[in-house]
Amino acid sequence: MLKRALLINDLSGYGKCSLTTALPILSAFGVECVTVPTAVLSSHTGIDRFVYTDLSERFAETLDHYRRMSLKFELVYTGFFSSRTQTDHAANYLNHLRFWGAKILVDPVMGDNGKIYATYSRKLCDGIRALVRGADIITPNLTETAILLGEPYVAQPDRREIEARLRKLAALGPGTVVITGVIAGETTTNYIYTRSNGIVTAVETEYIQSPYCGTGDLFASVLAGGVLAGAGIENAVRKAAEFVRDAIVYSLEAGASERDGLRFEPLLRELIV
Ligand code: PXL
Repeated sequence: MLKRALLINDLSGYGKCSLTTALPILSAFGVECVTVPTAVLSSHTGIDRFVYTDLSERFAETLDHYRRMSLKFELVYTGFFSSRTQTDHAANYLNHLRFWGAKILVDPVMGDNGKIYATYSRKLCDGIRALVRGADIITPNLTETAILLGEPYVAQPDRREIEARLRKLAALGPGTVVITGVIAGETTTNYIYTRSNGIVTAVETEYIQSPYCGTGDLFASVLAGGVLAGAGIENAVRKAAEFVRDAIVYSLEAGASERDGLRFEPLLRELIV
């Protein structure tokens, strides 16, 4: 049966992230995607002099249109937002969709490497935290973990610190928390916490240094596809981590520049189910 997902994220024309990642990945999984762009950009905000069009003005109307059509979704996946207005309206609609059976995956896109993204404000981050409260699965990196908890950023937390933060994130609301991209020595670890059984699972892959933006978006997209395909969370996280690693290796070998971003297209056939 065809599965349908709602993707709320930005459309960055150049640079491979957000919707230009989520759409091909989920299509490879055989998922029908309905999109609500939160902004249109010439490129992601990591590239100098990006041109940004905030699409907040008709965001609520767009969601209302879908609500009036009674569209059903198996999954909602949210990423980058432009404004608090958007997160407030999204929170309301997601609540409604969740009641009707949608799984809610919130990737709380806010920053990386201890820094908040250029277009984000404290008020917007508070809006993202509200979305997290109504999510089933969240995928923060360490920067986003710190912002969500109002705690200092720690680049190299030990296992005890990670477990404490996983539990505090789950206490905000989501049943499954995945803290992504924790680098230690030769490995990258994604930590999974499932509130129902209190178990922490560490999924390790080898660490490959990456100059590319959008690895978090690629991870969340493959995770969304895996979850929709019925994989358990641990298998879905492993598949996502391995795909990100493979995409970094391939992009480096293919000579994709930092600006070009990840080149994963030739690897999409790995995902076709
Ligand atoms: O990959 C996260 C992301 C998404 N969308 C936009 C971004 C970034 C990271 O820089 O700039 C527009």
